[in-house]
Amino acid sequence: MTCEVDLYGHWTCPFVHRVAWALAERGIDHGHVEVPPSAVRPKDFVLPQEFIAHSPRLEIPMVRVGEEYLADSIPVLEWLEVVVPDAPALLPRDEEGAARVRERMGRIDAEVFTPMVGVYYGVDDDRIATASASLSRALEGVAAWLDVEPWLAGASPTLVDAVFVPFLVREGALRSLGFVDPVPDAVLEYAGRIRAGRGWPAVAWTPEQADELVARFLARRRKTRVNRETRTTGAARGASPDGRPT
Ligand SMILES: N[C@@H](CCC(=O)N[C@@H](CS)C(=O)NCC(=O)O)C(=O)O
Repeated sequence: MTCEVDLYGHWTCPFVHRVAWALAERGIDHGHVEVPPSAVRPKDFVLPQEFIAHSPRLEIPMVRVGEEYLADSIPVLEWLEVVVPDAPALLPRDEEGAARVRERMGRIDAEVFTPMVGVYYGVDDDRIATASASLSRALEGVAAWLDVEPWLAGASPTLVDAVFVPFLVREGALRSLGFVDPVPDAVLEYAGRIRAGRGWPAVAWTPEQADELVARFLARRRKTRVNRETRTTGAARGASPDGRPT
């Protein structure tokens, strides 16, 4: 390896986990620069100047390779394939294989990440249940890929696996937050392959980290419910019988 690489991120962020997993899976040595997302950032935390300069939305993950920087997980994953070419590749070199990887990364983003975030941030029980059902349907789709090949886009790991891995890190936490359906067997077996690989230790949560995350989201849920109730009772108290404010 000729370049120096740094990952700017935080253990709570699923998008950071995509990049952390790919770097470890490819055996790319790198530094870690701690940048907590705003929801968990200490008040006195000072954002690194280079992060302000090079992450246009002030989002993690951001990666530095030599003098260059890039933010946004999927573009970063692809960029690392180009700028660190001497490590094992996760993007197929042939056009057809690369196109399939790109299409599946987009599907994981839309079909797995969207309901995953829906379960995390859900407040109403029916919305959480809807997100849980969508996540379950998406996992059936993933299982259908795994019925054909051992990895999400072929006979060996690719960037699609990097994009999906945050779900496996968070599965237990998602259960505590309202994800109810069982994970298909094909996905469970695949999870075993991921956990045996060299990328996993770079992303796996400790039980304490999982508990911390769940407690944070449950507290957020409770607070939003209480705020809504207070608003509703306040409005009811201040309303005339025909519903207009008094
Ligand atoms: N599309 C981006 C999304 C990254 C993202 O949303 N990161 C969150 C943390 S998980 C963030 O940095 N949000 C800004 C903040 O919290 O200040 C990607 O794929 O990298």
